Amino acid sequence: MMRYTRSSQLFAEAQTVLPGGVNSPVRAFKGVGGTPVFMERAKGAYLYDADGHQYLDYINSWGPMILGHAHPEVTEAIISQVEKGTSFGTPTELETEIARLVVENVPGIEKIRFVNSGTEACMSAVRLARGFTGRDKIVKFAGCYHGHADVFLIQAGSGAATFGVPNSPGVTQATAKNTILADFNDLNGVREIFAQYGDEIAAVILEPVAGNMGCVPPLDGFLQGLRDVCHAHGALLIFDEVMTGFRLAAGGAQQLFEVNADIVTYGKVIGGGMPVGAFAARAEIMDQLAPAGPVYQAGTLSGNPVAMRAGLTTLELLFKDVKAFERLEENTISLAEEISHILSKKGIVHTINQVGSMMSVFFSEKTITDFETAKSANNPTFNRFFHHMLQEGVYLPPSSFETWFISMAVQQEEIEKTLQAVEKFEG
Ligand code: HOZ
Repeated sequence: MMRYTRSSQLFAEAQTVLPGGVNSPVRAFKGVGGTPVFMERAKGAYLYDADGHQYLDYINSWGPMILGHAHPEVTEAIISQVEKGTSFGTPTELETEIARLVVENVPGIEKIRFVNSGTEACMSAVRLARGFTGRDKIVKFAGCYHGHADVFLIQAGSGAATFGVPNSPGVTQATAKNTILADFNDLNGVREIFAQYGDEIAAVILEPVAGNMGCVPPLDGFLQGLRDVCHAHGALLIFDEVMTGFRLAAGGAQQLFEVNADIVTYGKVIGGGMPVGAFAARAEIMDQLAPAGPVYQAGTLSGNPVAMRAGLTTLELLFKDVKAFERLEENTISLAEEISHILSKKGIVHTINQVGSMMSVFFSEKTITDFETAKSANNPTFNRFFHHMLQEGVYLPPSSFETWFISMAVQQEEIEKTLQAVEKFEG
C-alpha cells in the first residue's frame, strides 16, 4: 500500500467532490480492486505517477496516443495554436484541412462532421441514420460500447460491463424498445432480426473489431454479411471506428476488412489526445445534417482549433510514415506471441486476441468471439495479472473488458521489459 501513498490521498480527496472519485468509471479500478493510480505526466511509452513511479503504458489514453505521449511535433503544433487563441466559435480553415485529409484517406466517405467525443459521434450517427431512413429501430451487439447515450446502454461493454450495469438505470423503456440486441459474430441472429423487423430498422451499429469487451475480431464474412443484409432491407451499416479508425490502417477497419460502411464514427486517434469525435459518410447522407439538411446536430466547441491542430498533426505524421501501421502490427504480434509463449510455459490457461495494434489477454480456455465468451474471462486471474504487471511497472487496462493499445513509442526494449514482468507472474 505504501507504494501508492500519494495516489491514495488524492483518491480520498477526489471522492469528496467527484462521484466515485473519477470522471469516467473504469478509471476507478473497481473491476480489478485497489486504488487507482494518479498520473502526473507522460512521455513516449511511459506514464509517471504522483508517487514517482514509472509505467510502460499499454492504454495510451484508451487509444488516442498512437504516436506515444507528448510527441514533440504534436506538442509544438498545440502550443503554436494555443498562442493564436484557443476557441473562436467560428469556422476555421483548419477544419477543412483535416476534413480533406480524412476524406482522401478513408474509403467511401465524402463529408465529415467533427464533434467532441466518440459518444457524441455515435449518438449523432444514429440520429442521422434515423433521419435519412425515416425509421426508428437500431440493432446493436451485446458487449459493444458506443459511448453512453441512452440508445446504446443496452448490454453495453467497457465500464458499463465492469460495473454490472450493462443496462443503465435512467434509460427509459421507450428508448430501449428501439434498440434490438444481437450477438457479435452471429450473422444468422441478425438475419432473423431483419426477417422480423426489416422495414423498421434504420441501422446496424457495431465496432468492426470489438474493443470494449476486450479485443474481439469479426469472424470471416461477418462484416460483409452485415453489409449485405442491411442493404437488402434499406438499412444503413454504421461502423464505430472510434478505436479502430487510424489505428488499424489509414482507412481503419473498412480498409483492413475491405467492407465499406454507410456511416463511420471516429474518436481517439483523430484528436491526437484532445477531445475530438467525428462521423462521416457519403455526401447524400451527410447533407441531411443541419444546416445543409433537417437533421439537427451542433456543438459550441466542435471543430475547436487546438483540437483540430492536434488531430491534423497526428494524422499527417501517421500517413507520411508509410510503414507505421505495419510496424505497429509487427510489434503487437511479437508481444502477443511472446506473452502467450510464457503463459503456456507456466501452464496458465489463456487466449490472446490481437488485430493490428489492439490486443487482449483473456484468462479463459475458450475462443473469445462474443460477449458471453468474453465474460468467461472476467475472473480473479485477470485481476491478479493486472496488479502484478502494475507492480512491475506495466500499466494495463484495469478491466478484462478493455483492449491494450500499443503505441509507436513501444520498441524492442519495452517489449523485453513487458516479457520480463510476465515471466514473474505466478498465475
Ligand atoms: N473503453 C472506454 C472508451 N472507449 C474506456 C474509456 C473510459 O470509459 O473511460
